[in-house]
Amino acid sequence: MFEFLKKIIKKDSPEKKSAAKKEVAKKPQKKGPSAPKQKVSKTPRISEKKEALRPKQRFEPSPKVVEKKPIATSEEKIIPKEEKKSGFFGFADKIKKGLTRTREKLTTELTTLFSGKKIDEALFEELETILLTSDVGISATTYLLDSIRASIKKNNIENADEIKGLLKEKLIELLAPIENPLVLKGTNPYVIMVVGVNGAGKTTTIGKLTKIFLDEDKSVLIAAGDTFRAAATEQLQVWGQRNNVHVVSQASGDPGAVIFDAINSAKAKNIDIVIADTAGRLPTQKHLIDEITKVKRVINKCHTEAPHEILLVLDANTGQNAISQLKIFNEALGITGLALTKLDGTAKGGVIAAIAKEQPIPLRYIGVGESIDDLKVFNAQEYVDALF
Ligand SMILES: Nc1nc2c(ncn2[C@@H]2O[C@H](COP(=O)(O)OP(=O)(O)OP(=O)(O)O)[C@@H](O)[C@H]2O)c(=O)[nH]1
Ligand SMILES: [Mg+2]
Repeated sequence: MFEFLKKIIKKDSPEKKSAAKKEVAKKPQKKGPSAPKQKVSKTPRISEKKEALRPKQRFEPSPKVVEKKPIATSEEKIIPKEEKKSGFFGFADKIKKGLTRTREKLTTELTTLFSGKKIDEALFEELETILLTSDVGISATTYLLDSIRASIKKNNIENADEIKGLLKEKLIELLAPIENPLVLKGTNPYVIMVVGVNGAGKTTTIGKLTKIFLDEDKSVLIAAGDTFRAAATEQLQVWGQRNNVHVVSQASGDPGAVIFDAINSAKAKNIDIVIADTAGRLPTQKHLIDEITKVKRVINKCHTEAPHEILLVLDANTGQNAISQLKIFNEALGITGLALTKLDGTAKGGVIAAIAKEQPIPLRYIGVGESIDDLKVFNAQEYVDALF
């Protein structure tokens, strides 16, 4: 069993190790991961900077964005072409592959638990342990067990094997409300501000997300709003090159100024979407949270409807810690959507249930690998199908 898991892990991860990061020359860190307070105070006044930030000096249109389009005012769901082309099964297979580790854990444990057992308290206790160790969290576990008990009673179920089906059904019900794909609406450019803790997968997610939008014939501009980490801009530029999309950056800019610049560039070129990267930050560090709220205000001064989406990137490996990150980022910024990354590298895929129960914010995307095509629109049924 252990050997089998090792084989899967070996197959899925080492060779593919962050192509983006490999291509970027490793430089010494300019500063620690924390942004110093004084950096915030350097944010330019919008009126003073407006001229200096005009896009023409730095921004060359990418081949993907030359065509002028009418301003978007209608709502449009972004569903990757791959899903349309290859249909449900091709798409679901990728998710299944990505969720191998969680599935291996759940399938093995649940099969052992249910086979030939009678329904009693001991069985429920074991099921509780399985769910908790898959990071479903106390509140969602209690909810699921209570719902299963109620169904067993109502339908006079005696066979333990039927509980697996009930668990699936209740899990889909629990996850359905957070299945809420991103809808593009409002005036162009649609601005997505990407936030999260250090190393959660923000930059990689931006690279993959750009591909999803391009596949839908949307034009995209990326803003290198992580002005703190050495090589952050270069890492983003690698993703820009892969997608043939321009990355707006400044040699010594602050995050607000860079994103402001990018939005103005996008307005001038009538680009559909601006995706803004930001530096990783711990939500417990107040000055960093203050800084990101200031970046949000700067964005809003440049485009009254923006940011249209504040996408929090969460690393599934962090399990229940992801919930506390979500709470604090949400209080500070008003998170509108989530991307849960690295589901391929963890057996803690149950954390989605905890999010749905405790902080039901739309889960837009799930990350199931490091490649450009490894970001998927979240679908509750597909996800649960991939788990059992
Ligand atoms: N296996 C796997 N790795 C991922 C996924 N998403 C991101 N990564 C990896 O996670 C690491 C960190 O990703 P980044 O995109 O640099 O994370 P970040 O949040 O931008 O990091 P900072 O800018 O330092 O805060 C990289 O090695 C990525 O390749 C995923 O869905 N699956
Ligand atoms: Mg980054």
